[in-house]
Amino acid sequence: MTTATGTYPLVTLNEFIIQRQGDFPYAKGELSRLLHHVGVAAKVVNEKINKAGLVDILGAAGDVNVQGEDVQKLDLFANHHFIAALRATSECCAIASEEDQEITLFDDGLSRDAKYVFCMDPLDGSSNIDVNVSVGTIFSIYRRISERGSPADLSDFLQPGTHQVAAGYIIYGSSTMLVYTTGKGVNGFTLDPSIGEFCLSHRDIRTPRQGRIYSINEGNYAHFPAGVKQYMKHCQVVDPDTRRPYSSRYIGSLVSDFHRNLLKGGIFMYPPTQKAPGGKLRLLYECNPVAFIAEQAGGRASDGHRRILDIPPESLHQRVPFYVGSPDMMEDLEGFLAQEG
Ligand code: AHM
Ligand code: MG
Repeated sequence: MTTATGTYPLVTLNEFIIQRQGDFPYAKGELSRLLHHVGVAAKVVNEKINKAGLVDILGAAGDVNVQGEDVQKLDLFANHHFIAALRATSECCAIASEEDQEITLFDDGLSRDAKYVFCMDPLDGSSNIDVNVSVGTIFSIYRRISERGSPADLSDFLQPGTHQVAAGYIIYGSSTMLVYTTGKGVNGFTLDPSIGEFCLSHRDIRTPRQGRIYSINEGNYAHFPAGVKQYMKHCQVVDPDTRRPYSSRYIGSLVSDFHRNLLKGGIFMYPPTQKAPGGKLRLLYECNPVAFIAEQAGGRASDGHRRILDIPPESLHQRVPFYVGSPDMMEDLEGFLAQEG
């Protein structure tokens, strides 16, 4: 049989998850079941996104989310479906979502006893959806630190990124992909619409040490720290020996910008700006999961001075400056930032 992804043998996401359970000799299958359900929710959300132009779920819902931004209807849809899918697993005792002010507790029956909590940005880059630009879901899983059998609490979520058990994203792009890590490398799965399965398409992803792409919203240039401005100039210098100038690529959808740079090599930057002096992107929902994946693929992520994964979170919706990408490019950038003092 030939499918859109290729011919047999295909390795589906579920098969892969089961195979990899062996990486964790004491695992009882809870994380595997959780990841399986993430894949199911991703397919449901993908289906809606594909039809976004056809049905009435496009555009702002008229509500404003906790970050003070317009909520798009698809945000609500994705939020609802990921929460519903994870509630159904009983493998997760609470969820923190970028769309919700407070954590959602699964405080009934088996869920109360579950070992994991789940953080997500259900639809990242959703302001792009009504112009048919790729968007994504970002997720991160932690082992709870509160006692099992009791309701989860905020402390379960305010753990440093180094404590992540798994993290990943789904990119709803020209094809739909799910990329995830459990701390043993990064693997990517492409949704094969002909069989409705995520199939292993990118095994053990490694990011190039040195890339030739820089991604930043240059419209905010006037407000960037001096070190970032100098690094941008460095990227633009003509120097055939180092294959500069680099290309500037910015979609404005973190998952898409990061995914491209991960595969091709590059750096993504969201520095502090006048509008967002502490940075725009959220530590829990965006930066930690992306940083975990980047590091597992041989890349690096920092707030300019500190490793992202070491930052102790202070609040659920905390924002941080965010720089992530190929290690040699990160080193150059941090060199410029260090000169600033
Ligand atoms: P969102 O979570 O509200 O969609 O915002 C996050 C998005 C990221 O996907 C993207 O990298 C960034 O915002 C783009 O911001 P800007 O338009 O300021 O460049
Ligand atoms: Mg987001």
